[in-house]
Formats: sequence, C-alpha cells, structure tokens
Amino acid sequence: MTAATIRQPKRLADYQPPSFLVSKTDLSFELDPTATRVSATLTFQRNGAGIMILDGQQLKLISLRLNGQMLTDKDYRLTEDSLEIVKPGNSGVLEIVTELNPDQNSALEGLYLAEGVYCTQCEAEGFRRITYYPDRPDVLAVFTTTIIADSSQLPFLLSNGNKVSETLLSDGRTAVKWHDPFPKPAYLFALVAGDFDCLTDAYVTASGRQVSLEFYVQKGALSRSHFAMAALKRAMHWDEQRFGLEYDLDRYMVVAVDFFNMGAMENKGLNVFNSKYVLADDSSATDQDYFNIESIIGHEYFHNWTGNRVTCRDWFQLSLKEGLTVFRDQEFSADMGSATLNRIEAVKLIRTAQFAEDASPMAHPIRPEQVLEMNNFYTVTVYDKGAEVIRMLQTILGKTGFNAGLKCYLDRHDGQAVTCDDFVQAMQDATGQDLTQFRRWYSQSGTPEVKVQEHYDATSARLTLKLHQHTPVTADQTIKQPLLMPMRIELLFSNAGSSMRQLLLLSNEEQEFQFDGIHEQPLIVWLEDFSAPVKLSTHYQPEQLLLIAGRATNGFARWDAMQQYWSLLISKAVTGGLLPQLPAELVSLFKQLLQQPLADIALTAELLALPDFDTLAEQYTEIPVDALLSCLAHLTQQLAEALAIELTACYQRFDSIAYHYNEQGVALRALKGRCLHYLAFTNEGEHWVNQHYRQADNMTDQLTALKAAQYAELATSNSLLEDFAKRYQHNVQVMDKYFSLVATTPNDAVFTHLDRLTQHSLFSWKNPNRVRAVFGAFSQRNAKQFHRADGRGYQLLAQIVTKLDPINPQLAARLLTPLLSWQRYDQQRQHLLAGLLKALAAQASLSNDVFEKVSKSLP
Ligand code: 0A1
Ligand code: ZN
Repeated sequence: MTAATIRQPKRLADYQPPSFLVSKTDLSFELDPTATRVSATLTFQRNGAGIMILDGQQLKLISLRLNGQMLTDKDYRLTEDSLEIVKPGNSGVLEIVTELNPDQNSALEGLYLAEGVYCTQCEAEGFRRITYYPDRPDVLAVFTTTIIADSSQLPFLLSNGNKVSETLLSDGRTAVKWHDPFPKPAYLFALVAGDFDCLTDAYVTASGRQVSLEFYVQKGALSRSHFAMAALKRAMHWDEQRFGLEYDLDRYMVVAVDFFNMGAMENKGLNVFNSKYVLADDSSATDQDYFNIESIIGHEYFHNWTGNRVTCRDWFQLSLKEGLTVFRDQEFSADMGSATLNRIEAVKLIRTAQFAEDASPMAHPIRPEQVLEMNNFYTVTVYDKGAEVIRMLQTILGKTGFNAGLKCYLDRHDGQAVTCDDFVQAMQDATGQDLTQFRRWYSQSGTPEVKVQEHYDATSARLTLKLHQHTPVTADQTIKQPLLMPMRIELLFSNAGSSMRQLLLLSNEEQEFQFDGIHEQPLIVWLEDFSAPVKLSTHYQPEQLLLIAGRATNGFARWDAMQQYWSLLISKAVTGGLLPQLPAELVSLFKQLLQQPLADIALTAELLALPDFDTLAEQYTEIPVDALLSCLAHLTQQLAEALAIELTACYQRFDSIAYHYNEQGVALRALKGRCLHYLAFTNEGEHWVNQHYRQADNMTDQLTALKAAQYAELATSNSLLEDFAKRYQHNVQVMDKYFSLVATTPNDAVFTHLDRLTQHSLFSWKNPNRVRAVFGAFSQRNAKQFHRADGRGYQLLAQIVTKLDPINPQLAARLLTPLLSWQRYDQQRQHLLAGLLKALAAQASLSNDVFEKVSKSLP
C-alpha cells in the first residue's frame, strides 16, 4: 500500500449508511501472548446497495467461511486494511478466524498484553485489529464472547454483559462465556484477562434491581480502590435523582490497568480505567487525584446512557456522547463539591487549551467535518467546548426544559446510533424553542469575540447595552456567522446589596438591549458563570474590576474579575516594556482577603492567585513568552514582599487538621498552599517550605511544598525531592508525580534530569503514563525551559515524538501538540519550530496520527 492511499481523509459530507448490518456477533478468543486466535461468527443482513467490505488491520487471516462453506482466494479480496467478500448474498453467516500478537502491540489499540494482563481498547477504530468487521458505530450487534485461557495464569476472564458459563476444557484450559443483551457497536466491546485483586459491593437501583459492583485492581492495591467504589455508588444515585436514569445490567465491572492511552473507557458493563484514575489513598493521592477519580468514574458511568444506550452514527458525531457526558460529569462534580470551584477549573481549561486549539492549525468545530486519524479528534474542543455548548442549551432552556429534552432524546433514540442534529431536535421538540441558529455551534469552529458597550441616560432612566460579536477566521474555515449565545449579567447598584440579574440572548452580529426604570448608572458584571465560551472585551477601569471581585453575587464572576484585573495590569506592562508595579488598592484588597477570608475559603484561595502563563498567553496573537514569565515572577515576588506579615498570619491562622478529602479540607489546604506559594519567595522561604513538607500528613501538602520550593528556586528543593523519591519508590502512581516535578525544573539542569529519568528503573517508553509524566509535564508545564529562545526545549520534544511514533502513534501525536502553534511566537521561535516541523514531515513512514497534525501545521 502506498502512502497516498493511506492518507485519505474521511468527510462527514460523504456519510453513507452501511451496506450490511450485523445482528449477532459471536466471538471466541484463545489467548496466547504472541498468537491469539480469534474466531468471529457474524450473522449479517443486507441494509442497502454496495459491496461487503470489512475493516481489518495488522491481522493474519487464518480461514473464512460463508454459510458453512470454506472461501478461497477468489471469493474475497484482502488489502492491508480491508477484506471484501465478493458474493455475500443478502443475509448469512460469516465465520472468520484471525491471529494476532498482543505482546507486540505497543500502540495499545485492539488487544494488547502488558504486565501480564490482556486488555482491549476498541474506541475509536481498534476492533478492526481484533477481527475483520464493519468497524463503525452505526452497526449494532448483540455480542456473545467466549474466552479460553489457562486459568491458573489468568484467573479472571472478563467481557461485556452477563456471565453465562464457565467450563473446564479437556486440555486443562478454562472457557468463560459472556453475553451482552444490549446491541452495541464494536467500539464498546471489551475483553480483559489477568490476575487481580477484586473489590465487590452491591447497589440497589431506584426501581429495586440488585447490581453487583466489581473493581479489578493490581494485586495488593485493594485498599486503594475503596474511594472509587464509593464514587461509583454516588454517581449511580446522582443519575437516578437528577435525570431519572438507572443502570441496566446485573453487573458493573471496572478494571484498572497501568498501560492505557487515555483516562478510561466506557465499554458496556466493563469499564477499563487508567489505574491513575482508580487507585487512591490518603497517603498517596492529592485532593486533585480524588477529584479526578470521582469525576472520571462518574463520566464513564454516565456514558451508559449517553454513549452506550444511545450512540453515535459516525465518528464526526463524537461530541454527541462526549460533550454531553462531560457536561453530565461536571454537573455531578458540582453537586458533590464546590460548584464555583468546578466552574473556575472548567473555564481555565477552555481559556487555555481550547482557545489555543481554536487558534491552531488543528482548529475544528465540535462536530469536525474532515478527519484523517480519528484518534486525533479526542480533543478539548470536542469534549470541553462540546460540554459548554450543552451547558448553553441548559441556560437557554432552563433546567426543566433541558431535562425534558434529554428525556425525549433518550426515549426516542434508545438502541440507536444518531447524530448531533437528532439531539438538538429532541431539545427543540420537547421545549418548543426554535434552535435553528443554535445549531451553528456544531458546525462553526473558532472562539467568538464579544465587545460590549454601555450607555446610561439619567434623564430617561434608561440603560442601553450594545453587544457586537465576531468570530475570527480559523485554519479550517473562513466564513463565520453570528451565533446564538446566552449572556448572563448582573447590574450592581451603589447601594451595596442591591442588584439585578438578567439573561440576554445575543443572536445578531450587533444587538442592543434596553432597560428602563434604572435610576442610577450600574456597574455591570458580564458573562456570569462564563455563560458562553467566548472572549469578552470590556472597558473596565481597574478599580471597577476590584469592586466586582468584592461584590458580585456569582463566585465565578468575582474570580473572573480578579483575573481580568491582572491581565490588564500585565498587558500594560508588556506593551510598555516594563515590569508591573503592584497598585496600592490591590495590596489592600489582598490584605483584607488574607485577614478575613470569605465564608468561601476555596474561593478566597482562587482570588489570591495570579493568572497562569497559558491563560495570559491566549490573550495575545503573538505570545510574549519572556515578558509574561518575567511579569509573573516579578508580581509573585512583589506580592510576597508586600504581604509577608498577612500571608504568615493567614498561614498560621488555620491549624492543620487531620487529612480528609472533603470540601472544607480541600479549601483549607488550598488557602494555606496559596500562602505558602508566596511565602516561599520571602526571606523565610526555606523555613516555611521545609516545615510544610515535614509536617504534611498527606500527598497534597507534600506536593504543595515541593512545588513552592521549585518555583521559588530554593536551595532545599533538590534535597526535598530526593527524600520524596526515596519515600515513594515503590508506588508508581506517586513516582509519576516525582517524574513530573523533576520535568518542571525551571533551569538548565532540567535537560540532564530528563535524560536521567528515562534511565530510571520505573521508566518505559511503552508506558504512556510514564512518558506523559516526564515529557507531557516538560512541554506543558515548564514554559520557561520548553520555550527557551535557543530552541533546546522544542528540539527535545521533536526527538521524543520521532522516537515514540513507531511505538505508540496516538501518544506521539498528543505530545506533539505544543509544537503546532509555531505561528504564535516571535520570529526566532517561529523559525526554530517551523524547521523542526518540516524535518518531522520529511520523515518516512510517519503514522497517520502524526502526519495529520504536522502536515496541517505547515503552510
Ligand atoms: N470514550 C472514552 C475516551 C477514550 C477514547 C479513545 C480511547 O482510545 C483511543 C480511549 C478512551 C471517554 O470519553 O472516557
Ligand atoms: Zn467520554
């Protein structure tokens, strides 16, 4: 096969229904590390005109029978990625035997063997590495799976659905048979075989059905799986309460594996998780880890309805299940903890990674139109902007309307593979709201920019708000249309406590909104809760932003005002070529916050934070890397000096309480951590950091101390890190944190350190968690060294991508992302980056994953 035939992108516009459907898929696996045999029996029916062509990759075809008759060469055509059956008839039974090599499968797609565990990953197009099959989400079949293996080596043989039988064969092997009664596309198939510890529990659904819950984890890790189990039960209960949705099988299994490309996978009845998102205890997990586990456990569970019972017609519709399910997991997390903090974190992600993607050569709408490698489209745009689009629907329709729409969607399409349009139609039919214009959010890429102007006329007591929207062209699309966007605002009046909240629906390019009977000029809080994923430009004076930060009703809006305040101060300094000076009114506001933290301590901790580098960067067309880094370091130093007394007092005011992952504990650790971050920059820095590290009874506080020491470049930093590595050398999840910390060393030494890490006994190029811990952290969280003006950081990443591409193309392509935005930097950096991208593009035998991204990024 030539490169030209492989590199053929697929288009949404070319969608054709399948020529054949499969109603029944019976699989039998004879597991073997290097020669696993898969027998597939497919009961098929013709569905429309066209040939029968099955997908298949990296398979050895052993035999092929049609309706019991052995087929020979002339009855089929085999290519590197397909099998065509010449005369299949209108219906029949096809028996296919293939052989695969799980041991050699380092791409972790299809069936792979790692650390003695057989595991599958079939989304998006991995099933075609197991057998020849119509590997597309609109072919739904009832699966029956038999796994044959030596059960003394592999005591647990798992697949989707319910266990039907377990038989001891005459040759000593065991055959376990599973049946999943719900028709599903191949991407939801899963098989796991291995030796595990198993945590079991039970859940009784709202209608009284008993469900057995089973967590399979590495030997010895049982005590670290209790939190995830409890989170699963909370998620099951929450979905019943909030959306009236119950679980539908007798068994829910979760398997944790260390070799996994993503976070987790929602295979029907048999979720596979990256162990990082299951295993946790108080001595090894941070507050953030606990948060992630709860939210991902929720995410995969919620997919059972939004994704599995109702699935996608084709992969262009990925956001149908992912945007919706992220929205659902965000709502769940908000109900389990602080809604404000959750919103802040979600918005930070949109404003950094998603805005960056929109401005990059990989820009695409939440429903992409053209794809070369589907794995490249599991993006922040499809997932997180997708969730923002669903959130806007809820804002426009109200919670009751939205719930009715979701119910209509699930009732109408249960058991089907559908489109984003079907989803919006259900929302429209259930509520009567015309959503024609809203649908543009699905087809239009880019970040809309909204400008606001206010005019107040005292004589007529009239306030006029004028809004203007514009979406700049993106790499993939030149024509942009106005979108329907909900804008939540609050009008603050001089009398403290007096305010008015409104929802404006902006639909035109330019639109005015008038309010009468307004007897004084209000201060307007725009875009409460980030009610639309846009860039907003306002004309605030710095003092007005501080007023909003102190007074807005919406917690998110208070934090946002502080962020805007810093952005304004920093952009003035950058433009003037100077370092910013701390304004007196800011210092007094911070003193007040430190002396009287708000009732909401978690929010106080956020209000005291400077924006991060990535958030600031997205506000510039050409990112002034060095100026932003200097401004941030300078402001941190200045805040530390100006507030040393108050920071110390605040830090000491809250006694450390014994570790518990709960809202109060998380908030207190965050506030103390924020104080420590600044205190590290005072003369007493070493003292505070050492003490914090030594007194810590939990992972959050230890990491806070290590990070503070590193950012302030304290002498103690290295010895603390060494101590940490020694203490946790036997816990690979914690060692990943150590790897990441070393990779964020803010000076030259990082390059020697990185080299040393790749020699570490725990490091493996085949394990995505290790590679991400080291090189993901370096390229995404070490701006100073990654963006070095001499290009050393960029060169290193390009080398790593080259090395990884043949091992795991999915991982290589994800790591590559920061190099793509070369046009956002100064001439010198542009030149360095473009050179590296060109060299990459010139390499022979690049994977489609890397090729698609690199080729899009070059002019
Ligand atoms: N559907 C999963 C994410 C996922 C996607 C692709 C994968 O392998 C290529 C693995 C997992 C989710 O949203 O959780
Ligand atoms: Zn998902």
